[in-house]
Amino acid sequence: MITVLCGGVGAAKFLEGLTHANVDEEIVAVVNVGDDEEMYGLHISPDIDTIIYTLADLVDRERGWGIKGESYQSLDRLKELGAPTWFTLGDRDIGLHLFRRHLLDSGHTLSEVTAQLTERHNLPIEILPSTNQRLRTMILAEGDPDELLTFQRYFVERRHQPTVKGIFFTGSEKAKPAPGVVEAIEASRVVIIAPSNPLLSIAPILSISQIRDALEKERGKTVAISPIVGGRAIKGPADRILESLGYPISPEGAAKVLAPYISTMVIDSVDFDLAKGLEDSGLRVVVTNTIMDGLEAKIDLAKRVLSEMKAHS
Ligand code: FO1
Repeated sequence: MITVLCGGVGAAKFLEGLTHANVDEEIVAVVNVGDDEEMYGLHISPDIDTIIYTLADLVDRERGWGIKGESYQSLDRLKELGAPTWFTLGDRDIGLHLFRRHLLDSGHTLSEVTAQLTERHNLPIEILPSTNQRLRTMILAEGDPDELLTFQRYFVERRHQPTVKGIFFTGSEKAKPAPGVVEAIEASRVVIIAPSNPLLSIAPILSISQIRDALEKERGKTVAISPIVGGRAIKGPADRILESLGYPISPEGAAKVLAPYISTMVIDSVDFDLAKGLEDSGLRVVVTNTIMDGLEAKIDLAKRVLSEMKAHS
């Protein structure tokens, strides 16, 4: 078994490579739910949906999220009615959200809904929300006065422009891992932390104490892929957030967040000169191409990560 801790777009691309890498082991994705948002009575789980749409080859590859070739008639109607439309939900995406709402209202958990969606899309992996409880990433955004925003309000409505002064995970004290999460971490031959934003996408998973404890114990078999390449985030605001919270904008910044849970770090070839410093801090370092700009590159990265972890198991 292989477990992958996941945010959205970067993780989805990595999973695409992994599912095409002829792995004959079960693959379990444990996915961030801190980005989830309720809107118009719908429960939006962007990271879960990004993974489903990507693996089902439905995703809008330009944006990395949502469905390709979408129409927006429902959103246009909302606009006509004077309702807020800062969050772009396409018509087909809304269909999925009605299905999720219906199942949640019928008493199913987010795990059960996700399992149904995984099955309906014929996906070759198991997708587990990190928790079925309400856990939300809240952003303390600099302003006059400072504001506490839900993740999507910060990310989409404010276009991740405000300086981030703090990140909080409400509900994390009470949140229990979803069924199967700890078991997957324990049973896996290797645990992979996908190239996702360490502070926004991985930290909410780590904020659940039982997941954190399981990962600390399994540190020896856990590898993280740096989402910071050449001093910049591959996508999104990870670089600016690392900086505003006092971390180096480099794989070292990601390592500072993830070090208690990993033994190995994968960094991009352009950052080869950082390997020594990371090794001196006690990590094993793999230097390779981490830019997933096509299916071959995604498969190569997945294979390289697995072969490195096999060689040292
Ligand atoms: N990202 C945007 O930048 N703008 C949007 O309007 C938007 C809508 C949206 C709807 C459904 C969904 O599953 C994802 C959506 N995203 C949107 C992406 C999402 O906000 C982020 O990619 C993740 O939360 C960050 O990992």
